Amino acid sequence: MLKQDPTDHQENLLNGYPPLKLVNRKTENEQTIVQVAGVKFGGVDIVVIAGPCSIENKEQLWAIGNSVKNSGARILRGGVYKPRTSPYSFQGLQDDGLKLLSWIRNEIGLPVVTEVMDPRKLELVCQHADMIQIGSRNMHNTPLLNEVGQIRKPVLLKRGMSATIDELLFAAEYIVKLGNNQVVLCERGIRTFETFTRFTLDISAIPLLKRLCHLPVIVDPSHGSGHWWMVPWLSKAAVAAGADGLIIEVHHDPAKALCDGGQSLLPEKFQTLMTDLKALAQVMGRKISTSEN
Ligand SMILES: [Mn+2]
Repeated sequence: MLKQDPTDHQENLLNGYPPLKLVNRKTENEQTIVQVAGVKFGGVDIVVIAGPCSIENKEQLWAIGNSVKNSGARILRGGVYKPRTSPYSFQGLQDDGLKLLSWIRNEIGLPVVTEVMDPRKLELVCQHADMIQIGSRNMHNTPLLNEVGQIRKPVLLKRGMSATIDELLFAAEYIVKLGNNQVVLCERGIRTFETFTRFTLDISAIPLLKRLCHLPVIVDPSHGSGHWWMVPWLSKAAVAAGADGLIIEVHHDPAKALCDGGQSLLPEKFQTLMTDLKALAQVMGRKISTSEN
């Protein structure tokens, strides 16, 4: 049990509520390290994942993949199965996108993370990706959680846009219960009454999840705001609040992006952010993960 502050009026959070068995933090120093092709989440290093919302074509993936790698991203993101609100919106390149994912991974040498929505695609995606993302819309999809619990690949579990903290922790518990303890949690914004931002990024979720649970916690400031110009501010806020990593959308031509252009950073803006994050991480007693580690 964590050493408790006598003024802590939320002791129930540390005394077995929510009633988790595996992902709850039992001692102050307990911390799971999640490894993605040698990149470690949960230690001193802060891991930055970056890339396009969706993989659109070879040229786009090449341009963005190289630029984010050169700026210091350790893992490349890229969606191939896109959960879109409208069935008439671009749904991703689907299976064809997986081949591009394998191609870029071999070309630039960065591990890749991509989302799986359909359990029937999991085996195929595992052949191409280093980390499997469960998106916000699927956090409550228990058949999918049960499937990723049985694989031996790290999982990026995003908080449902209307999910409470305990619902997120229980979703993680589903995965870990089946033997896969390589789970990274991701705060990505929740639905509130505010409409200027796409979602409201819940910064308080970071220290809360870190206190309740021993899994690494990362933040998605791109979906968390919906506005590219907010992304650097929210990225820095996340690092200041104790995040173990960030996942950021970057596009070389946001105006022409097939998905989420308005929240994607230009490569040069991402580069500036990485420089700022290095200085901030140091103040926080941490550092931005680099390939030299
Ligand atoms: Mn997106």
